[in-house]
Amino acid sequence: RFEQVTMAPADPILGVSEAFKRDESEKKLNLGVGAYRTEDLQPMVLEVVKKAERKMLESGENKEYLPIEGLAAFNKATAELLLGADNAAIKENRVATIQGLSGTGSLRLGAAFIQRYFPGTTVYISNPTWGNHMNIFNDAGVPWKHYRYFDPKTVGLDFEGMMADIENAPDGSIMLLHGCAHNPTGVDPTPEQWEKIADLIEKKNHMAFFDVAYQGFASGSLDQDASSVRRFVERGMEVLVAQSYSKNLGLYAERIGAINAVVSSADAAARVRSQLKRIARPMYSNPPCHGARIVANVVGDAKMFDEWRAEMQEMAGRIKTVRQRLFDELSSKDKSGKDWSFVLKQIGMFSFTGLNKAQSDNMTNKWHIYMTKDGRISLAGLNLAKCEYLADAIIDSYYN
Ligand code: PLP
Ligand code: TYF
Repeated sequence: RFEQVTMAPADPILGVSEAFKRDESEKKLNLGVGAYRTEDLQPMVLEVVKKAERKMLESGENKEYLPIEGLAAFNKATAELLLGADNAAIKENRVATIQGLSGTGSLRLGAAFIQRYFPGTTVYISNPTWGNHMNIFNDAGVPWKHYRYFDPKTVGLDFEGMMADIENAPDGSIMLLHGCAHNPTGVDPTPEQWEKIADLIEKKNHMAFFDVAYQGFASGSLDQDASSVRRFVERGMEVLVAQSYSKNLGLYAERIGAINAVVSSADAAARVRSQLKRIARPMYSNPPCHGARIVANVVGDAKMFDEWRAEMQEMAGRIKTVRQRLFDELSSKDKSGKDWSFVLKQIGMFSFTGLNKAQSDNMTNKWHIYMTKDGRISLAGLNLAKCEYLADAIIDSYYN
């Protein structure tokens, strides 16, 4: 029976952390997973999270089951953080929000919903994208294809290619869009390009499915980072949006996020909510409460919200500082005249270095620097002290 089971391959991102743990070199550096580290390269729990947890402990909250759709105060807070508290769609009760198991679980609920209610519809995913996107839609039984996104020649957005692929997709397709801080490229459309993308999606009767995993990490402003989603909603377009609090509140292991369906009537929202619950019930019955209460406390309290913003800006600021230092080191060490300014232009947690698989292997095998094989490095796992070493490794790998 079980003898016939074959070994599954290691996950391309989490497998990197496992290989890092096995490396005994003192020089080793883990730039694989997108998880924030302090300047001492230690994991960090936000002060505002600890404060919320103390408050929760003091008020003696119990461990009773949450409803299938999750904590009401969380669902309210998360939709308001996404769309803005005074958004018309919220006021008109046109938003169906269900607490999910972080970004991944929320995407998976959205994918299951698509499989059930829009069967046969193809989801278009950027090339490249976060590796798990493909797994999620595969496992949900949803057909997917790529749309062009990144142009290695300009190290920027292939806007023409992207628009052509959206245009050529059959009417009524679904476009998976990264709300901000595209993973792995760090390249986002400009506001003008977003407007054109929205025009075309509307014209083609497509639907946008936003993945918002880095709200607050792109521009430093929570509102501005949600502007792509809000633009679609303000135009009256229906959207699905998955949210994650892994990165912006550092709640990785709490598995807290949400799936939101912004639809055209309160009546449809109630029906969509009921069906999302029906999908969640046989999968995991109801979601965990701890992270939901933290988010509800922080987002729902003006003072704690400000403290969160300050801590998030500190995280984003540290990443910008190492980004700048890495650029400076690369520029001063590389005598070939190559333009490394793309490192500065990219936003969010990552830098997409342009290193190919063989070069990425050299980074790991020779320099003990762990990264994904697509050439992505997580700047959230880098500190100032290691920038020079990293620049040496990148230049060695690039030119040899
Ligand atoms: N979507 C993108 C683009 C991501 O980069 C990530 C995490 O790295 C996620 C979703 C989901 O992460 P989580 O399930 O921890 O919220
Ligand atoms: O670094 C990234 O892109 C993420 C990290 O369950 C991650 O893939 C790791 C585990 C997980 C979700 C995301």
